[in-house]
Amino acid sequence: MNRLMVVSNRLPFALDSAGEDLWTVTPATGGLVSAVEPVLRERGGTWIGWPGVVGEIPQEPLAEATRDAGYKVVPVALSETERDEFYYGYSNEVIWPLFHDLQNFCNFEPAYWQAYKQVNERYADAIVRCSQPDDFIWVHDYHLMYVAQALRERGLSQKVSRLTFFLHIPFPPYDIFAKLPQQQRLLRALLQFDLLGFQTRRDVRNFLQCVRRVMSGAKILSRREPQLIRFEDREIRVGHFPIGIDFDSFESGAKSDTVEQRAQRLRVTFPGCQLILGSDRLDYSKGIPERLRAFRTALERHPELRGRVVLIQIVVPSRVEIPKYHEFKERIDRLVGDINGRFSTSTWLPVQYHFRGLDREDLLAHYRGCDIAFVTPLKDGMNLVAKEYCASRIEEDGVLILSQFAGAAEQLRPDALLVNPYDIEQMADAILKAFRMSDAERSARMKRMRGVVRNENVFWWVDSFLKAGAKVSAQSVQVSNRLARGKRAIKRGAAAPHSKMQARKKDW
Ligand code: GDG
Repeated sequence: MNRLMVVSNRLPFALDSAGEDLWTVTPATGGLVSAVEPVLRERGGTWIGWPGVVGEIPQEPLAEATRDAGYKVVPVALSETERDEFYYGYSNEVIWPLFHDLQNFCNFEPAYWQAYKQVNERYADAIVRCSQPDDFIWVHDYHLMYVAQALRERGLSQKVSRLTFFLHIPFPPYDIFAKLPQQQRLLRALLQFDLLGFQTRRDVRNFLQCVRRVMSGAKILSRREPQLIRFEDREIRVGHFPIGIDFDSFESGAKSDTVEQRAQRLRVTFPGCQLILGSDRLDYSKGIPERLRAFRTALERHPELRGRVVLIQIVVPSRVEIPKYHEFKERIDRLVGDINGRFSTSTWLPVQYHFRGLDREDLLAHYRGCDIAFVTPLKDGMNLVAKEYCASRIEEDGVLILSQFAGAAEQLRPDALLVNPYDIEQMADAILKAFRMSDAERSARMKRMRGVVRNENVFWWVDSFLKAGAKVSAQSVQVSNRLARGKRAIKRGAAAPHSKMQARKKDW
């Protein structure tokens, strides 16, 4: 197997200055790290990314933090301005909101694009420095969509056989994407990869629609997946690869004595109540205010729920330096205060709100201890919390209320209670339905969901992506040979390469 090189904006940990020459190392939270770290740890390779400090990277703490990682870590340095304009700016004030269909949250500041390109070039330089021929280069996520273009400008594509990309967040439909000032430049950059992976069929469909509308020189060669696009004498494969979780580690973690005890403690704290869990990074795409409003409506409309349900809402601090995130937190605080002020009694507080991350065992204890998971992002690439909840339900019970706009809905559709996260009343009714659901129905639904999450786990995800990537390289060789033959054929007046390409369509 070729060497695997993972490239992502952040490394799986962050270094923080704790005073002169003192550094702390904090493991990163978030979906990408949860999914990719166990894979690299198991098979080895290289991880290129930013360790979260601006300016010079302290070498000793970095070496200390990565000594037992099981893979090589290559840091990329960012200046304060680059962090502000590339990371907070283009990545998180333009692409993140736009790709989650939240265009009103976008700040299309023109200077951001230059910073985005510049930092992507820095990542490309790091790849050039440490890659070897035949490396499998796997670039992740929306921060680094320009990397392949920068690599091609540096001539690296001659050296590596697989230049691949996976987008963890959704890809928006054309009407939304068209708002992006750099729409054509961004699509051109994405088409410099050999394989483009998305979370769901929906995202593939949206991407192809944008390519069709924006890139007049691109031809979509096949109707079924894996889709094949021809662009400037190259062929690019496009497919959907729903990300999974390390099912066994969640299942065995949930079985541990410590988790069992903590889950038990959680349950006895709220006697006679069904526990509803919400757990998200602080992000406006996760639908937290809408969820709280739905909970409030459920208590208003369905008095039988009063005193018999508790919503445990965990909000993990994230991107708090961005002003929108700060305002957003205040909105959540106010809603929690309002619900508790209106409905609490001397023995019952309807919302338990934690603004902090939990350690892994506590998180598992919450998954095990809560009867209902309430996962209602406005839009989400996948949403791993939904899958982690299922994996941790070792008694095969529990109800999952899931947004129809989470990528996970494509896989868990029949058995999760699907809701529109903008429809407050529908979500309120889903709470009642979950609350009343019989044990037999809970168990039948959860068994099926666990089957899907177990089979389509993170290792299956990596395998299917790497397999598709392996085909890319074979395919690229065939294409370049064919193009070379085609050029000779044209000189001799034989069939044009274009018609040969079309004849191949049915192979896909
Ligand atoms: C992006 C996409 C896609 C949550 N609370 C705590 C905690 N977490 C962990 C969960 C989970 C991760 O954070 C969150 O993953 P999500 O998938 O829900 O969301 P994003 O961070 O937005 O991830 C997303 C994902 O990439 C993967 O492709 O699914 O759509 O947006 O793993 O367990 N972890 C700890 N304490 C907490 O309190 N330790």
